Amino acid sequence: MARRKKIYEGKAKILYEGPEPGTIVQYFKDDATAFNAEKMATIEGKGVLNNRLSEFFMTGLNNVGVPTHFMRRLNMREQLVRACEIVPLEIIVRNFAAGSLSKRLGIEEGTALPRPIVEYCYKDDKLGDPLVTEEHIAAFGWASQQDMDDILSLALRVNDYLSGLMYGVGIKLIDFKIEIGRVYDGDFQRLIVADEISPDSCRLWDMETGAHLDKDVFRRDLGSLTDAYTEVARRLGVLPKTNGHTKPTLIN
Ligand code: AIR
Ligand code: ASP
Repeated sequence: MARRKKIYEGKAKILYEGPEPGTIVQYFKDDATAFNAEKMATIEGKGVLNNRLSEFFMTGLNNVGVPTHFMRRLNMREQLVRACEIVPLEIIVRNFAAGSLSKRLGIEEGTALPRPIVEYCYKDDKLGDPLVTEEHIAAFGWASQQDMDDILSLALRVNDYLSGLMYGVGIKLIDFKIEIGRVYDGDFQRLIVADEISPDSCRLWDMETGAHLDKDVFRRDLGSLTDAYTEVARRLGVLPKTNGHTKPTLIN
């Protein structure tokens, strides 16, 4: 069998050419990085969990009419997605202060924000994904005004969907990051949610205990990342409700 073509390797994923034109296979690695890859580790099982969780969130979004690149899961670590041109921005939506916002503005982590705040970062690892304004985005032509209107509306719809979903399982959606892709349908272009949605790209706090169930567990050395992600998956019903140590069962 011919080797498939690797298109791109990022910090947590590898993209391969898909089986049909216009498709891509997204492979989830077990690698975790933080602080622009200054901190790195391999966390067994993370890729499998993120593949499943991203499938779950993206399928839900597709079903409520928020378009995403997700087509179908292929196996434990891979999913088939629609090829798109990634807009070079990280779109961050915040409901509660945390992370870089808390640091920048001196607001205590966990403080409820008066309304969701949307921020844009320019996607460039060498520069450490700097925060930019719509002025920079327009001036450097990273996205048009129409794109920015569509991106804002997509980001807020994703926020409503994810916040409600998480609330239902006792988790507060503090903030998250999405990426947006451009696809062409004939002469028209559309924007869709791309990349991944997982505990790597969200901040998720247990509503009762405040425990972190996201990548901050790794960034801040708070314990087992796999346990935290497994807890999210278990609450959402993405994983069977066993603790993973399944014994052979007799079926009569
Ligand atoms: N994020 C930003 N870049 C990469 C990721 N994963 C996510 C973080 C957090 C949100 O964006 O995981 O959920 C805001 O991050 P920060 O560091 O700006 O506070
Ligand atoms: N994933 C990014 C990095 O490596 C940022 C982060 O999630 O902290 O550096």
